[in-house]
Amino acid sequence: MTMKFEFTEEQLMIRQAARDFAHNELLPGVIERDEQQKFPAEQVKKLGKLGFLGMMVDTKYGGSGLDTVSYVLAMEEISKIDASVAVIMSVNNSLVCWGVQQFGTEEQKMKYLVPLAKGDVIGAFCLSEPEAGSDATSQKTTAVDMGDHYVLNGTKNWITNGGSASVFLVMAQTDVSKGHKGINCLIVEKGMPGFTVGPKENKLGIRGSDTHSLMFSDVKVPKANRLGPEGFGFKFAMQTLEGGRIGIASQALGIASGAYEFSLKYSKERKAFGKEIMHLQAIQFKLAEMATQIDAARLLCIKAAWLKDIGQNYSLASSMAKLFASRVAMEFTVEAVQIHGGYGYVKEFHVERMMRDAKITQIYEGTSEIQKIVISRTILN
Ligand code: COS
Repeated sequence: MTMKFEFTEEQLMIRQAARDFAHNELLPGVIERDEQQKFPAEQVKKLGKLGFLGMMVDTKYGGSGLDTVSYVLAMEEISKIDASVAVIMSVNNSLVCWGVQQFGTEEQKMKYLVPLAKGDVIGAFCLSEPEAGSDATSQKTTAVDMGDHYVLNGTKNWITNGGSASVFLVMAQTDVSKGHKGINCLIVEKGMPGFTVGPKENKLGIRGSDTHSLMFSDVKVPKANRLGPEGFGFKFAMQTLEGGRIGIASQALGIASGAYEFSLKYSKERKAFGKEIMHLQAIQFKLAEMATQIDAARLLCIKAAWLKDIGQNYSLASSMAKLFASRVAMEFTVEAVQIHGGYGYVKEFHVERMMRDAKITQIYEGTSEIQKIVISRTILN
């Protein structure tokens, strides 16, 4: 039997639709949104209407019912143009929708997943705290069990979609004596009394995305809003992040391939020493290196997605994809600026934004160092 090494008609169609959307709807205004830190509300609404915010959600819950490979292809196309929109899309799809679809009750799915999958509302995933990022078991946010509800207190940090989301998946410690087995994940709604959103962070990159701290002060959350069984919150977060890392790896891939495409175009237009710079070996070698490493990153992303789609363990593959793709994004967006020379250092040519956007892919949803912990634990097991 031969191994099939091609995309399906449907996957190619999804990629084309994402590419068209990115060029028609995201490219105009991307520089201004970055400069002004403007949340792309209108663009996100349209993304939802096209089914890109609940891509892997079952159609019976308002999703598109697509596979993870299609999601990677779409994420790459969106990220090539606007990595801010891509992270909004990634968090909604692979952290929030997937988490609720996988572990939610039927009631939770009808109430929360349906509007999230349709893009009527967006969601946020709230694990990080001022003193718990990589060390995620050290949750200081508490959810005290009061019988029919929990009382939530604490602070979450760096929350993507923090100011725009309506549904928040919040990890909190219920029984500190049980360590990570005492952590729960609660579905918190915007507007619940005692829940406030802190000021927007002024970031280096992905400036169109909306990052906030969140404060919970005696927020009453019904027991019916706990995701999964008592004490499942940490495992919920870890399992959900495995898929989230495929999304961020694809975002990194898209940032790198977007910078590559801008560089390719520029090198065919820009003249130096009497000819287009693509004829200079210094430029050719940079482009050759970029094309090779980006393809390797793409293959790792697709492999992780494919393993997830066929129901196999994808923890190792998603960490490898994220580690590698984020490094490629960082290295080659710097190279893209170099190819553009002085033009690369100004905003109109896009690549300086991509260089700033790339950095976060080595940090969020598990730093590169965390990915190496996951990878080394698995290969040494
Ligand atoms: N799926 C399911 N369960 C998992 C898991 C996974 N991928 N990874 C860990 N667990 C479980 C372990 O099996 C263990 O459970 P048991 O005690 O029942 O065996 C529990 O979780 C704790 O795991 P471990 O002892 O390995 O915890 P550590 O404190 O050593 O931390 C790392 C493990 C570092 C891998 C984890 O804390 C991590 O991923 N941190 C980064 C978090 C992150 O991505 N933060 C970014 C915030 S989102 S932007």
